[in-house]
Amino acid sequence: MSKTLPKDFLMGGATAAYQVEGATKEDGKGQVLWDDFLKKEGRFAPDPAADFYHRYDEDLALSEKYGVQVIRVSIAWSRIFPDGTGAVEPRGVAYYHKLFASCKQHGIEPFVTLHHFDTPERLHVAGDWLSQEMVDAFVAYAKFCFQEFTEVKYWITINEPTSMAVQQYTNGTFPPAESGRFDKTFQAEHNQMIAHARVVNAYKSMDLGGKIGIVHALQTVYPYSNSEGDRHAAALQDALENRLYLDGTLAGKYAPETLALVKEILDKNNQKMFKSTPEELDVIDKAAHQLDFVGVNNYFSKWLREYNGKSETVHNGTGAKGTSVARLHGVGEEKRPDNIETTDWDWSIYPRGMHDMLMRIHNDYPLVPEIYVTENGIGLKEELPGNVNKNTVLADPKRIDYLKKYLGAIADAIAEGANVKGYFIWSLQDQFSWTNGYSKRYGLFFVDFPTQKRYVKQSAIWFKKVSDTHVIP
Ligand code: BGP
Repeated sequence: MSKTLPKDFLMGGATAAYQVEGATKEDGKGQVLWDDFLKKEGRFAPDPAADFYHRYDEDLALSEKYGVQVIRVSIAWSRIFPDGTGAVEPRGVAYYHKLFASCKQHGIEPFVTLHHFDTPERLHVAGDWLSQEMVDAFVAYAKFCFQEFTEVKYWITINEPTSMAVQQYTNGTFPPAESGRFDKTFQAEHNQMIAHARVVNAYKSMDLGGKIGIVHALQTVYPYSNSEGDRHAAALQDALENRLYLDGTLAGKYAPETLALVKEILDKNNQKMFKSTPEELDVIDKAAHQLDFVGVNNYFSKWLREYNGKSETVHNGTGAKGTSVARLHGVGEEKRPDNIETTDWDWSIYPRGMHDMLMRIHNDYPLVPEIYVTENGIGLKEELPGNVNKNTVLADPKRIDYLKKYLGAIADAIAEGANVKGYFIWSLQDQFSWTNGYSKRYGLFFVDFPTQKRYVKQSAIWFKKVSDTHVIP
């Protein structure tokens, strides 16, 4: 029998400013941490992305047609404050008002993220999330947005604090590309939690009538075997990637067991524990009691086994299947059981992990009233066949199969009591990927990047059916 979703369950599409807008040098936009970094790497450029800066109305019209009821967009901080602080750029402000007006015209509710991996360059150089200046500047920018964009009813403070910090300081795939610095990773994460909490508390005191949440990258971590060593490695990896942030943002306090795991990772790497003050912990506690929702980004799960060697990571950024390596000293080694299917980018396809994460939030973090799945989807190598016309529909059966399984897992979690209110596919249209460029396509709508023409994929038709009927066919 087909699984069903609640009648008020929202079906949405997700984007992020730097990944869709393009136009990185237009209308006074300031530089961000990625601009020079990508240029130096020379693999791919953030322009044109999906040219959403000029084509948002076309994408919103497609969204309306294919049952997309809500959309995740982010504000590029550096379009509003090119330097991160200081003078406001009115053309940036005007752009977002136009975007939100277009959403309204198409009957689509925007969920607006304030920081999606795109720190303004000047603040990045000043230390990014490791610096107090960044935290203060973020709070000021957020307050400006709340006052300015009163048409927005759903705000997200920060997208994936953990993956930002882990990729900046543990794996070295995000600028400034440092590796093995767990101390910086945890400090940057703690600082993001303070920034998030201060923004939540400010928003609530402004009484604007909307809702505010945070989005986390959350992947369930399982032990590779039942051995004590493997179970402990899974617990350490979970502390690094999930538990500290779930505790900080959803419970309002770090559990002593969580802190012990974090300290163990740091001790084993001869690094110091992150600094926090009692005042900061009060701020975090207050915010957790006022948070309206948590966003869960879940694509894959992990399996960990005991590992005592040196840290070694290889990022599969090209879709060469089987090339990724993840072994962290003081944590463990990622090792999937053989029967687990993966994508070309080595991401496991494991819907049960989505279910287990939603149930964990439901059971262990009861303070948070609502859950949204704010990102989920599959990256595929897709090409435009010859002889296409504007009515061509592109076949993407693997995506439909993936969505069916993951939405099914969400339906199961809802049936077991998890208050999941909506789902945003990553991604609405094909877009630019931070470390994979343009060849990893996730969209409901195919973007031919050289011409910027859009083509509908079969998954969009399937998506509309789910959105209209709430039945997962
Ligand atoms: C999430 C990010 C998105 C997006 C997505 C897919 O972590 O929030 O911005 O990029 O992952 O990841 P990738 O582009 O690496 O395939």
